[in-house]
Amino acid sequence: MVNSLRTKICDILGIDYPIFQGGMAWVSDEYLVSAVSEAGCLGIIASGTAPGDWVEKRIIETEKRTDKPFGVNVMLLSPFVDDVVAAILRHSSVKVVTTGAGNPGKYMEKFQNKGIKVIPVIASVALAKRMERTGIDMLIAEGGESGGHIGELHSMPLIPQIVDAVSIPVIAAGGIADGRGMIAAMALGAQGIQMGTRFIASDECNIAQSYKNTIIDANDRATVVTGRTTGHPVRIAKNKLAREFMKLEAGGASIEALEEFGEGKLKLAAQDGDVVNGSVMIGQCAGIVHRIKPVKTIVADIINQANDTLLKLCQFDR
Ligand code: TUI
Repeated sequence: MVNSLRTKICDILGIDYPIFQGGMAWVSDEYLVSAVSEAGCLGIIASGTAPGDWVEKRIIETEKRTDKPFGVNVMLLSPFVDDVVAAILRHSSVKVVTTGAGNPGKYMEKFQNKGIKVIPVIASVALAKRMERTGIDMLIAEGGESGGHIGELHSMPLIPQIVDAVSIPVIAAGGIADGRGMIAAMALGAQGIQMGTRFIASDECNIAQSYKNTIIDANDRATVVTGRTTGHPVRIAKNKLAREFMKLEAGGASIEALEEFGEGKLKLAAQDGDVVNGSVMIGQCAGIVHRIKPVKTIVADIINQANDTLLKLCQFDR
């Protein structure tokens, strides 16, 4: 396989391809993470709101399955965030920490002392600039095409604005599921990409088949953004839960009532397989994901398509 897509972040992180697997709560465990890292990309364990000892178990199980670099995503709103950070610091195998839903400034010194690269996910220029001042290594700019909790901007305008605002490498997330998207993100100045939805639809992803099938069956309008009235927009598949949530929002339900309604619904979908009453967090790119494949095939297909796309762009008789 031609590897003209290597960027500096591959050398910094010790990976073959500049591709991260998004840390997705209730989804990214040792099975998906080790498969992605073994395929030459960066697998990332999701901590979500899980306790520190649960996250530590995932780290230990990943260590057993791969010698390659992998990361852990720290959800900074988690009530167990201090325990999760402590668990990470006990394992020298964790080379990368990505963070979501906040500023990791408080933990920077601890991570840096262990040589861990810190890569926050952000969705605005102001946050990118503020985070860069704390000494982070790279940034993941996440567009609103993503599944789950999202910001206001979409990838096409977000990525170049973040790239222009900071001097550290930027990884693009949101709306990318194939080689065309990878090249588009890199044309906007990204040094790499992060994908969630594409990796959920893999053989190795250890969640309910019905959740994966929701991605395979999705068309361009299969997702919807709920929670705008709470100030915490979340992109999910348009199902019974989404319709009920939107009805509650339209009826002026309080933030507390909406939060209570949403409680436990991601686990219900991902682990219990209830994709009718559960929250199926998938990105808009689900519409271009047509097959569940082994992780190695997903990566090979993306790299091949990215290389083909580059060649096509250089031809004048298109
Ligand atoms: O984190 C995400 N997406 C997610 S997390 C999730 S599961 C979950 N979420 C909440 C509670 C329990 C479980 C589903 N989807 N994306 C990363 C992301 N982080 N996007 C944007 C941000 C972000 C937001 C605010 C980063 C920093 C930030 O800082 C606020 C501040 O003022 O410091």
